Amino acid sequence: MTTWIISDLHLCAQRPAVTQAFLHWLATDVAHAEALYILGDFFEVWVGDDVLDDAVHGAEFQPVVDALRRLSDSGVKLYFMHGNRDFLIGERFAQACDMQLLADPALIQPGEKRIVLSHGDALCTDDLAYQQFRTQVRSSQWQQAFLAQPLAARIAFAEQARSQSTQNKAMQPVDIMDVNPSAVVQLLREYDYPKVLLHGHTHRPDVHALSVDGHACERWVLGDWHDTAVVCRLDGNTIALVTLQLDE
Ligand code: LP5
Ligand code: MN
Repeated sequence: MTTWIISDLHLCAQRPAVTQAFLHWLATDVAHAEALYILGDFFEVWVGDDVLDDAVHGAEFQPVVDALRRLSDSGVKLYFMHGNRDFLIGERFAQACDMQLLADPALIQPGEKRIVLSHGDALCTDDLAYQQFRTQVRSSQWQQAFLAQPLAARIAFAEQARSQSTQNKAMQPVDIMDVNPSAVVQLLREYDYPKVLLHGHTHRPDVHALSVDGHACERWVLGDWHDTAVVCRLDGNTIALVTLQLDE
């Protein structure tokens, strides 16, 4: 039985082809899978689950919710971990899709392997401005105050945050936006040296071999979804990165 792990789709109304490709992939490759793990940045932005009630924005997301629900009803187990764009996905959205929310990081044990899953943003510890922002927006106090604002105001805040983030990224060295090696080592140690750490966020798909306190570990990085997507496929003890062609 196959398990798929994906991240960084950045689904949004501006790129309908990616949503269409994702729905097609669900109906084909994933239809008979055992499980699907979505490791965050599934949506370009998510400002609260009540967006599902909104006439315009709700309609945009409903086909995705319906497809995930159908998949779950047919027996595929669905798991979701937050990314830095969709950390406001809540229980209501998860229940609509019949998806289980996972903490970041999370350990899974398919076959005989132990795999630690993460979105990846928490590992970018050199990016101090981002880590400060992350601490603030992951606090329940900030989230309660934010979610209490009208939807239109939240959408406007998200747009400002996106443009500020784009400006910031253009000005800072690319290296600080990758994972910090010590943060990776610390996480692998905490989990007692699992064979694999798998994450997204950096959009730098690759497999990195590393030795941690004499243990052979690997860091697997997923890719984002544009013309192609790099996803992970698990079959028993076999793990592989698979490139999907989205423009067919
Ligand atoms: O996302 P990306 O790839 O551009 O860059 C990320 C880090 N940036 C972010 C910020 C998000 O893009 C913002 C959108 C989230 C929407 C969520 C819902 C609504 C929340 C509203 C918040 C007010 O995650 C970027 C990293 C990069 O990854 C690489 O790891 O470098 O981090 C930054 O750029 C650091 C900045 O400090 C981020 C701060 C932006 C928000 C500032 C608040 C603006 C609100 C204005 C209110 C008056
Ligand atoms: Mn991300």
